[in-house]
Amino acid sequence: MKSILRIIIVLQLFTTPGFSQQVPAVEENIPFLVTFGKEGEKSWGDDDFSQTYFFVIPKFQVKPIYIRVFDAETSAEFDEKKGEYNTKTKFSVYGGKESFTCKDVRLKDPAGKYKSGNLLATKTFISSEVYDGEWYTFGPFNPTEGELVTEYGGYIFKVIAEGISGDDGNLYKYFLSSSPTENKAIEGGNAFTFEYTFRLSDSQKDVAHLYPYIEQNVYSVRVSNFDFDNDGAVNIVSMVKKGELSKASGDNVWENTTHLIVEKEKKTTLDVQFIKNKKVPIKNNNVTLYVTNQYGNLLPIYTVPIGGAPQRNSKIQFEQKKKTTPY
Ligand SMILES: [Ca+2]
Ligand SMILES: [Ca+2]
Ligand SMILES: [Ca+2]
Ligand SMILES: [Ca+2]
Repeated sequence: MKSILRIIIVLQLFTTPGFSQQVPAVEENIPFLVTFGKEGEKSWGDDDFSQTYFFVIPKFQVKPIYIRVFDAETSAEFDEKKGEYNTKTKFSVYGGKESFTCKDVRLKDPAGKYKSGNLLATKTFISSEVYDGEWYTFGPFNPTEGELVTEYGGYIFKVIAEGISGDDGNLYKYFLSSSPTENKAIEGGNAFTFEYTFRLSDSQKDVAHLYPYIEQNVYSVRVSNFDFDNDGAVNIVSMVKKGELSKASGDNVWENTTHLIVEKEKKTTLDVQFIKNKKVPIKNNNVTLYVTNQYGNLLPIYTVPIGGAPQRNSKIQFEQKKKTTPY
């Protein structure tokens, strides 16, 4: 009985009610991840034609897991066409020793041994309508096939999406599932990336939320965003900050802003918000974001914010300060 109680408490600690394990999560207001074929134009928003995601499986998960990809191909619905569709995207799942802890994994560009670890599964998707608007399932994987990294909460699987040819944008989503045929969340599971290339919502009312985690040793962060096309503002909210603007990028350029981190913000999550402008509608906007600490090391950007999203926790103060904040 005692052990059952303990399990329940652990579960409650790890899960944030209301957050799904779709990547991007519904709560992020980000419709899709984006990876272009490597002959693509960087000015369309993807700076390096490669995206690496990490899936965290808590140690108490013993049953097999599945990593599902929605619309893994590039054609017809959801994708971004340039000329004819001719893009191939390779999805590869890695686990085992050094698949996460190899230092080259924590780079903003695909370089060195970023494909470290054991290749567990791979598939290349062409412009084929077979997988258009459908889920493709990788797995089953035994959780222990990942790399155990205790400070990140369990076994980690690495998924690399690589635009190996073509020039179109592949839009897709992931789901970390306990089922091969449907999306069933894994209790306490999470996902994160070190560099996030994504599609913004077309709706001018939507605000995208990205959740970098501030580790204990961080006293300043540098927020870098690429190709936001002057579509609005980049705003930082934390347990302490009620809104602090970061410079927003224009077409095909990076902008970087340094923000100081105070004691209360350590071991909490920042909410990096992309707030679209209300005047000119900009559609099909792809953007890239990464965040580094004072040593230039990348911070993990989580799907489910660790400890909860700060704006929810500071909502009361937020309401009171309405007149002085920009929204
Ligand atoms: Ca498609
Ligand atoms: Ca093309
Ligand atoms: Ca697609
Ligand atoms: Ca863009």
